[in-house]
Amino acid sequence: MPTIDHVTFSFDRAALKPRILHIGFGAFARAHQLVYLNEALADGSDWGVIACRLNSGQDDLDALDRADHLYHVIEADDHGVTAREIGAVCATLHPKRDGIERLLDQIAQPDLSIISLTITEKGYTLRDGHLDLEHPGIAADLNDPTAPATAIGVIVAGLDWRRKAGHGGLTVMSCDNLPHNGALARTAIMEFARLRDLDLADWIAQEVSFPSTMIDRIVPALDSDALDLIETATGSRDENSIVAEPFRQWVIEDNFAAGRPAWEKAGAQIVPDVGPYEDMKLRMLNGAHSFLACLGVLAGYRTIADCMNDVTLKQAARQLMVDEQAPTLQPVEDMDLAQYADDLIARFGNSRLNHQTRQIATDTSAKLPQRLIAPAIQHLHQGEDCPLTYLGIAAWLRYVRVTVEAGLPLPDPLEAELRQIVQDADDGGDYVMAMLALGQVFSPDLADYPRFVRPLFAAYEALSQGDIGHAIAQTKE
Ligand code: CS2
Repeated sequence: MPTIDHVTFSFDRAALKPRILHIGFGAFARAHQLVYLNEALADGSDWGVIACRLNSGQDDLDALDRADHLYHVIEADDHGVTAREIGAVCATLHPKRDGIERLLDQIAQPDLSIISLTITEKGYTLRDGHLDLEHPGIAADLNDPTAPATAIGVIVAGLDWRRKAGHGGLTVMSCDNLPHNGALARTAIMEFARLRDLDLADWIAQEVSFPSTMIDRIVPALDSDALDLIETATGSRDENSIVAEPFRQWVIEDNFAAGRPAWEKAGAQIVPDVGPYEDMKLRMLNGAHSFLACLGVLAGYRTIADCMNDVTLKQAARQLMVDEQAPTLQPVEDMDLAQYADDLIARFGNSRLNHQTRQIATDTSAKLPQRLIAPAIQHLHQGEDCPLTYLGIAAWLRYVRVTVEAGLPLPDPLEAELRQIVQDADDGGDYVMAMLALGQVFSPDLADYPRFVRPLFAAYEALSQGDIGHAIAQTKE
């Protein structure tokens, strides 16, 4: 039995006001933003959170209500376990349970200062850097903006209510794994607003700020092992609680239209430009994660920790980070990237986390562009090789093919298109070229570059023929 440290909070919950609306309140938000806020509230401020989900998740919010919004974050690794009690949630909101008007009215309340988002990459409904007007949810919300269902439609409608109520603006804070996530949120919201009402769009441009943030903590989905640990740590098999790694990092652009909690008191870094931190984390951590997830599934490894027990794969992941990702990055203050890579490898090896390769492989079509394809393009333009980056991209192509052929679920926003390609294209060159034609993932002209296509195809062939050790060995030839 591990030693368990217990950390409770001492702020007055009754004094909290609903000042942050968090859309996409799932495992990650519980274990990341809420931990920072919980600690920052020691200063006696009144920043309470309304936990909101838009689609699934109503049962989770009901369960949180029944628990008076109290839960624990269990931070665990091979050195020990800390159970933190979290009390910063003051209400929950789900439009399907409470009605869309309640949600829009909440955004219009003068106390509300921040809408924070963990809606995943696909939640921004962007394509080629613009709002995807063909996205069925966006098309429906533009058709009837008074009953929106997408995050973007909801935020614009709520801001419309707020403007009409005569209140000032607020901050929309993206906490998703996208480069320049604040600017992307702004693009999606402004383009939607312009199509609705130009006066509203002008008001948003003047009154609403969109800081970027870099967020980091490994938080696997809750499973029975996690529930066992939660029970050991808290005495209750509480499904509101969550297990995460001890490490956490949050870098926030200082750009808030209506104030913010003093997150820096809980260790957040408040900086003028988050860009270099975002790229570093997205390419080195998330890039290596997608690389390991797709290769790991192909090798039959269930978790990232299992991947770390394969010395060849572990070395390849470190080499990807140090030799191929780090050289594409701008310098980051006080960061030694080789040390960062070593720390990531140690975090990936945390045997208390059941971080499943298939969970990370979810939605890879929306993740790969910023994690592996952008760095590959950078190397291509500089005339440099990046064989492990190609192997990671090829591993996704292979993962899609074998998953579809095995009749397994393929959770991905492009699921239908991907299944169609596997069905229509013969395996090998035809298939790789058909995948390269997916405009949402690969930039349109990439297929014209033999220096991109050849190594990608060679990596795909190697993965099709042999085991992943063989494919990794081939990258060294
Ligand atoms: C992972 C991330 O599922 C994924 O795509 O790469 O959730 C990762 O665990 C976090 O970004 C770590 O901060």
